[in-house]
Amino acid sequence: MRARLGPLELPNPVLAASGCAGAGRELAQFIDVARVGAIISKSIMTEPRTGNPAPRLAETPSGLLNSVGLQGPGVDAFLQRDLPWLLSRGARVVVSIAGQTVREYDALASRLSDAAGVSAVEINLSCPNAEDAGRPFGLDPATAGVVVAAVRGSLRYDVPVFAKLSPDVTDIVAVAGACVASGADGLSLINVLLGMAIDVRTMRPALAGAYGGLSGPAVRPVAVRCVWQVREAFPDVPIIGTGGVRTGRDALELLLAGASMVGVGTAIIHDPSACSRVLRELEEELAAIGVDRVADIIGQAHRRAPGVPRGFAWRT
Ligand code: RRO
Repeated sequence: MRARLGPLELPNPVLAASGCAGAGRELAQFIDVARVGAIISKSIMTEPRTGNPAPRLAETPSGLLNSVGLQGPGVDAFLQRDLPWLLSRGARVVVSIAGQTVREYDALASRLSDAAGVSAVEINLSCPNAEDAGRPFGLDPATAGVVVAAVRGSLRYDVPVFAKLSPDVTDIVAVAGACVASGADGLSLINVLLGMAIDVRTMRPALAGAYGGLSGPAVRPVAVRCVWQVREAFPDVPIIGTGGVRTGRDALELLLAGASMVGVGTAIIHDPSACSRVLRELEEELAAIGVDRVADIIGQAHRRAPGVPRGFAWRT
């Protein structure tokens, strides 16, 4: 199950996606955090934030809307308290960072350069719930590239950098290309889609912030499409596929689309052991089709010739 993301190698390809596992501590009562490929932290900002007013979550058909608003302890508390705890448990840690300005991303990259034990940095270019919700940096190739270049320039060590992109764009390949050209080692696809629900009894928006990010199984086909398109355009750029993964079979779908690793996010909220379960189920799925190494399945859906590859016995 060993998985490789460019320069980053992990024992398996199932990651806790950013935002649904805090900094990993709450998961430890349900799973061994060292068993997960890596824990991607909730996006860290320079300062502590309480986030948006409640209600911040609303269920939708096969999905979840959130307007959390970047709640978090700030980078100093994360580095002093959360990162050492995760490392003491043997977890691999990908630190997600989010800023409201390029200078903030810069500052975060600088601070992370002082910390030992970070496996990779994920640049969140796609939070839908910051003050400037209409314009996350990742909606435009030029601004996305500026942030990636700034982070790359401020990191004083050679740690892999991934850019997490929004699906709410006309051309995700263009944004992905700008990030890679600016120094990203890989991409995380996808963050939430901007959505909204209205409570017809109160006749008010279900979220206090009116709109928020849609995640969960409802968005999985969008994630599969984005991973597919980016893999098609940049077959050598590693991708963390995230979006509505609930089962090992869902994870397999994203690997087939071209992801090298898979993030489990919203599923954790109703099943805190989801990462371990998805990993176990993925192992079973691969065994059932006679695949020995995860690496052999990545991007297989892009095969030009139709039909099933020799030696693979698909169960129906
Ligand atoms: O904190 C949030 O509201 C949030 C973030 Br940073 C994000 O990247 N995606 C999301 O759905 N919510």
